[in-house]
Parts: sequence; C-alpha cells; structure tokens
Amino acid sequence: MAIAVLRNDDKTNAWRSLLRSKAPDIPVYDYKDSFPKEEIRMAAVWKHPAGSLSAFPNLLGIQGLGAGVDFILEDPDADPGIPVMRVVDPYLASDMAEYVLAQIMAYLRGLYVHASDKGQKKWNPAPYRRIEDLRVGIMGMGQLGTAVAGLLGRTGFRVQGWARTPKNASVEVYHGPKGLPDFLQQSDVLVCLLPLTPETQGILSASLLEGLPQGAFLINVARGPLLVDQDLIDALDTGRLSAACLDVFHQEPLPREHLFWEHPNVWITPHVASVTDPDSVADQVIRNYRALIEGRPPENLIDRRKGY
Ligand code: NDP
Ligand code: OXD
Repeated sequence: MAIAVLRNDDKTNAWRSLLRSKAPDIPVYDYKDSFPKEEIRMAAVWKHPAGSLSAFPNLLGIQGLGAGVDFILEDPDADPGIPVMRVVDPYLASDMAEYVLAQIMAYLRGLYVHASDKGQKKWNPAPYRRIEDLRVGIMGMGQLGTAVAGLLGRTGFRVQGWARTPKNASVEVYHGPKGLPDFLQQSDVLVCLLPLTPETQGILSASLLEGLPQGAFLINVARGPLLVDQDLIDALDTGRLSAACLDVFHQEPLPREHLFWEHPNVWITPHVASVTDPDSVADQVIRNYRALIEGRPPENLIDRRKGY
C-alpha cells in the first residue's frame, strides 16, 4: 500500500522526500516512475497531468495539495465514488490575508502608479486615500475569506462578506443571490475568494461589476474562470472599475498575447497569493492516508454535490 504524488510542476520530488521522511513506513512514489500501480491507495495531486489518475485501480482517496479542488472534480478519471480531500492550513489562510492586505495598501497609496511613473522618470505626487476611506467586500467567507476579513478588520478596514449560507461572524455576511446587490453596493474593494464550481464560474461578469460603486477595485485570488476577462477590460476602460489585481487566470501561465499584460490598470501576480507550505501540510496528508487505510473518515473532505 502506497501514496503516489502527481503534480504538473517540479515539486514532486520534494513532496515525495518530505512524506517519506515524516512516515518512513509508507512507500511514496513519483507518478512518473515505474512502480506497481495497484499498490497505490492515495493519490496526492496538484493540477496533475490529464489521464494520470487512470493508472491506479485500487485508489481509496484523492488528496488535493491545495485548497481548491476544481481541477480534481473536473477530471473524468477521478472516480466520483471515492473521497476527495483538500488542504486546510493556517499558513494558507494567513498568507492569503497578507497578500490581500498588501494589494489593498498598494492600491490606496498608488504604489503601482508610482512604480510605473519611475519607469518613465515622471515626478507625480498624486493624492492618496486612507484605510478609513474604503469598504472591503469579500466574496467567499470560508477558511481564507474569514482570515482575510480578520486581518483587514484588525487593520481598520470596514469589512463585509458574502457566502452561500448565513453566517454568525464578526463581520456582516450577506448570503445567496438575494444578498448580493446590497453587498456589492458597499464594496469599494471586491475580493473574490469563492471556489470554482458550476455555480460560480463566470460570476465576475459585467452585470456583477455594474453593481459595485463607481471606480471600485477588484482583487481575484480565487480561480481565473470566475472572471469574464473581456467584461473586466470593458469595466476598466469605461472607468466603472479603477483597477484590478489578478493572481489567477483562465490559462496559467497567462498567455503572452493576453490583453491583461499590457493593460495599465491590471496588476498581475503568477498564482502566488498563497502557496501550500509542504512542511506545514505533510502531516495532514499522512493522517489522511492512514485514515483511508484504516477505514476512518479523512480530514477536510470536500462535498462533491457543492463542488467545494
Ligand atoms: P472554503 O471552501 O473554505 O470557502 C468557500 C466559501 O465560498 C464559503 O464561504 C462558501 O459559502 C462560499 N461559496 C461557495 N459557493 C458559493 C456560491 N455559489 N455563492 C456564494 N458563496 C459561495 O474555501 P477556501 O476559503 O479554503 O478557498 C477558497 C478558494 O481560494 C479555493 O477554492 C481556491 O480556488 C482559492 N485559492 C487560491 C489561492 C491562490 O494562491 N490564489 C490559494 C488557495 C486557495 P458557505 O460558507 O456558505 O459554504
Ligand atoms: C490552492 C491554490 O487552491 O494554491 O491552494 O490555488
């Protein structure tokens, strides 16, 4: 019985070594190596290559190595009868909160504008705004959205959230389609932290952006397909939005010909808002493997019907 690590990047070896060092009794394989495929009971995956899950006839569960599991649920080779687990981790939450705070502060103080001015040797003492001037709305009040709300609230921002179901939280949380218009109206900054599901795909569209205050700032740190790219460009070009910060894209890496690269009011980071810290997360992967083997419920199971 063993774990196979399936990733599309160069971190497979590091994961395999870490899991082996923490649990020497568990064989851990890189999916690209040759090994007896029928031994594998858990696949530990991050944007695994197409078709790679079909090799394992005796899988008991799939462990996502990030918070989002959209890429697993979309995979026709992921047996819908077996459990899917995701990462819930304090660093994943606090890193996300720090990223969002950094981007909002850069927006408030015009840091991207000044960086671009420097490139043109332009002395531009533009006016700036204060924390008290902005209301922040967070779409998705789960593990990450709640952490973002906490840090922004402690920093002095007026924060509100939006979720699928009602919440008992320290900030006001609107819910469902009925709660959306009031939530949007009060979001000078809109932070998207929704999972990608059939319900949320394309939710950041022209009609939603029109519900925001004039000149709002959008931060999408969730998944690229939540956003209708052309609707964002149009909203920026008409001034409905003042700027957007994007960490996630329909296609990653973002293709070189994409309009976002050149747009002066689109700030881009390469899906680094919050990156799983293997040292912090390996123990939960091992616990989940042992739970599967011993027939106990694993941690951080996702609900396939909800899609997250
Ligand atoms: P959670 O599952 O903990 O939270 C999801 C939240 O979204 C919940 O509050 C849920 O509502 C809400 N939600 C889901 N569907 C809807 C809907 N149709 N309408 C309104 N609200 C909805 O997820 P996490 O906070 O852990 O992660 C969120 C996403 O962030 C991940 O799925 C991933 O895509 C992305 N991510 C991006 C990273 C990056 O580096 N850019 C890093 C890590 C994650 P309810 O509470 O009512 O169920
Ligand atoms: C995640 C991510 O889902 O890094 O964890 O995007």
